[in-house]
Amino acid sequence: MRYLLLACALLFTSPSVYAHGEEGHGLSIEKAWARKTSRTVSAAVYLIIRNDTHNLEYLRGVSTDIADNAMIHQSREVDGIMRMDHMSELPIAPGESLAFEPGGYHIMLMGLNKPLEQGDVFTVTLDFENAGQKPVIVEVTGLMGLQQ
Ligand SMILES: [Cu+2]
Repeated sequence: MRYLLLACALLFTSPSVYAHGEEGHGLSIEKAWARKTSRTVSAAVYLIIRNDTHNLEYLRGVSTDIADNAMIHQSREVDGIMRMDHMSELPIAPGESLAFEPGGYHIMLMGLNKPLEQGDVFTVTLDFENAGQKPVIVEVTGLMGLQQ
Protein backbone atom coordinates (compact mmCIF):
# COMPACT_ATOMS: atom_id res chain seq x y z
CA MET A 1 0.00 0.00 0.00
CA ARG A 2 2.76 2.37 0.91
CA TYR A 3 4.44 1.74 -2.43
CA LEU A 4 1.19 2.42 -4.23
CA LEU A 5 0.78 5.73 -2.42
CA LEU A 6 4.34 6.68 -3.26
CA ALA A 7 3.75 5.83 -6.91
CA CYS A 8 0.63 7.99 -6.93
CA ALA A 9 2.45 10.84 -5.23
CA LEU A 10 5.14 10.67 -7.91
CA LEU A 11 2.52 10.55 -10.63
CA PHE A 12 0.87 13.72 -9.37
CA THR A 13 4.03 15.56 -8.51
CA SER A 14 3.80 19.10 -9.77
CA PRO A 15 5.37 19.59 -13.19
CA SER A 16 7.27 22.49 -11.64
CA VAL A 17 10.11 19.98 -11.45
CA TYR A 18 10.65 21.10 -15.01
CA ALA A 19 10.42 24.79 -14.24
CA HIS A 20 13.41 27.02 -14.64
CA GLY A 21 14.00 30.52 -13.42
CA GLU A 22 13.05 32.28 -10.23
CA GLU A 23 9.81 31.64 -8.44
CA GLY A 24 7.23 34.36 -8.91
CA HIS A 25 9.35 36.62 -11.10
CA GLY A 26 11.59 36.33 -14.06
CA LEU A 27 10.98 34.07 -16.97
CA SER A 28 9.88 30.51 -16.32
CA ILE A 29 9.38 27.52 -18.55
CA GLU A 30 7.08 24.75 -17.38
CA LYS A 31 5.57 21.44 -18.43
CA ALA A 32 7.99 20.72 -21.24
CA TRP A 33 7.09 17.44 -22.93
CA ALA A 34 7.20 15.56 -26.20
CA ARG A 35 5.33 12.47 -27.32
CA LYS A 36 7.34 9.33 -27.87
CA THR A 37 8.09 8.55 -31.49
CA SER A 38 8.54 5.29 -33.33
CA ARG A 39 10.73 6.87 -35.99
CA THR A 40 13.42 9.52 -36.21
CA VAL A 41 11.84 11.82 -38.80
CA SER A 42 10.47 14.44 -36.41
CA ALA A 43 9.02 15.23 -33.00
CA ALA A 44 7.18 18.16 -31.45
CA VAL A 45 7.99 19.71 -28.07
CA TYR A 46 5.31 21.47 -26.05
CA LEU A 47 5.80 23.75 -23.05
CA ILE A 48 4.57 26.90 -21.36
CA ILE A 49 6.63 30.08 -21.15
CA ARG A 50 5.62 32.52 -18.44
CA ASN A 51 6.91 36.09 -18.47
CA ASP A 52 6.77 37.51 -14.94
CA THR A 53 9.19 40.29 -15.75
CA HIS A 54 8.15 43.86 -16.48
CA ASN A 55 9.51 43.73 -20.01
CA LEU A 56 8.29 42.45 -23.32
CA GLU A 57 10.29 39.32 -24.08
CA TYR A 58 10.95 37.61 -27.39
CA LEU A 59 11.66 33.97 -28.04
CA ARG A 60 14.21 34.19 -30.83
CA GLY A 61 15.21 30.61 -31.49
CA VAL A 62 15.51 27.06 -30.24
CA SER A 63 18.24 24.44 -30.37
CA THR A 64 18.96 20.90 -29.22
CA ASP A 65 21.69 18.36 -29.73
CA ILE A 66 19.30 15.40 -30.10
CA ALA A 67 18.17 16.45 -33.59
CA ASP A 68 19.65 17.88 -36.78
CA ASN A 69 17.29 20.82 -36.69
CA ALA A 70 14.97 22.64 -34.26
CA MET A 71 12.49 25.34 -35.24
CA ILE A 72 9.56 27.26 -33.80
CA HIS A 73 6.41 26.21 -35.66
CA GLN A 74 2.79 27.18 -35.56
CA SER A 75 0.16 24.70 -36.70
CA ARG A 76 -2.96 26.20 -38.19
CA GLU A 77 -5.78 25.15 -40.38
CA VAL A 78 -6.07 26.74 -43.82
CA ASP A 79 -9.01 25.70 -45.98
CA GLY A 80 -9.44 22.51 -43.99
CA ILE A 81 -5.79 21.54 -44.26
CA MET A 82 -3.39 21.67 -41.32
CA ARG A 83 -0.18 23.41 -42.18
CA MET A 84 2.85 24.46 -40.15
CA ASP A 85 4.46 27.85 -40.38
CA HIS A 86 7.99 28.63 -39.24
CA MET A 87 8.01 31.51 -36.76
CA SER A 88 11.25 33.49 -36.59
CA GLU A 89 10.33 35.04 -33.22
CA LEU A 90 7.45 35.11 -30.75
CA PRO A 91 6.63 37.95 -28.35
CA ILE A 92 5.58 37.25 -24.76
CA ALA A 93 4.06 40.30 -23.05
CA PRO A 94 4.85 41.11 -19.39
CA GLY A 95 2.56 39.12 -17.08
CA GLU A 96 1.51 36.80 -19.90
CA SER A 97 2.23 33.20 -20.67
CA LEU A 98 2.59 31.55 -24.03
CA ALA A 99 1.51 27.94 -24.39
CA PHE A 100 3.04 25.59 -26.92
CA GLU A 101 0.46 22.85 -27.29
CA PRO A 102 -0.85 20.33 -29.84
CA GLY A 103 -2.58 22.13 -32.69
CA GLY A 104 -0.75 25.40 -32.04
CA TYR A 105 2.79 26.49 -31.35
CA HIS A 106 5.39 23.77 -31.00
CA ILE A 107 9.11 23.27 -31.25
CA MET A 108 9.67 21.06 -34.26
CA LEU A 109 12.62 18.71 -34.08
CA MET A 110 13.70 17.24 -37.40
CA GLY A 111 16.15 14.40 -37.89
CA LEU A 112 16.26 12.83 -34.43
CA ASN A 113 19.41 10.99 -33.38
CA LYS A 114 17.13 8.17 -32.25
CA PRO A 115 13.41 7.63 -31.61
CA LEU A 116 12.10 9.24 -28.41
CA GLU A 117 11.15 6.66 -25.82
CA GLN A 118 8.71 7.22 -23.02
CA GLY A 119 10.58 8.21 -19.87
CA ASP A 120 13.50 9.75 -21.76
CA VAL A 121 14.50 13.29 -20.95
CA PHE A 122 16.46 15.63 -23.17
CA THR A 123 17.41 19.28 -23.28
CA VAL A 124 16.13 21.99 -25.57
CA THR A 125 17.66 25.44 -25.28
CA LEU A 126 15.41 28.45 -25.79
CA ASP A 127 17.05 31.69 -26.90
CA PHE A 128 15.39 34.84 -25.53
CA GLU A 129 16.13 38.43 -26.39
CA ASN A 130 16.48 39.58 -22.74
CA ALA A 131 16.89 36.41 -20.68
CA GLY A 132 19.41 34.86 -23.07
CA GLN A 133 19.77 31.11 -23.39
CA LYS A 134 17.52 28.98 -21.17
CA PRO A 135 18.01 25.21 -21.20
CA VAL A 136 14.81 23.27 -20.57
CA ILE A 137 14.45 19.61 -19.65
CA VAL A 138 11.84 17.90 -21.82
CA GLU A 139 10.04 14.78 -20.61
CA VAL A 140 9.06 12.16 -23.19
CA THR A 141 5.52 10.95 -22.57
CA GLY A 142 3.36 8.19 -23.98
CA LEU A 143 1.02 8.82 -26.89
CA MET A 144 -1.56 10.41 -24.58
CA GLY A 145 0.80 13.30 -23.88
CA LEU A 146 1.33 15.05 -20.57
CA GLN A 147 -1.31 14.08 -18.00
CA GLN A 148 -2.38 17.31 -16.31
CU1 LIG B 1 5.95 21.58 -36.90
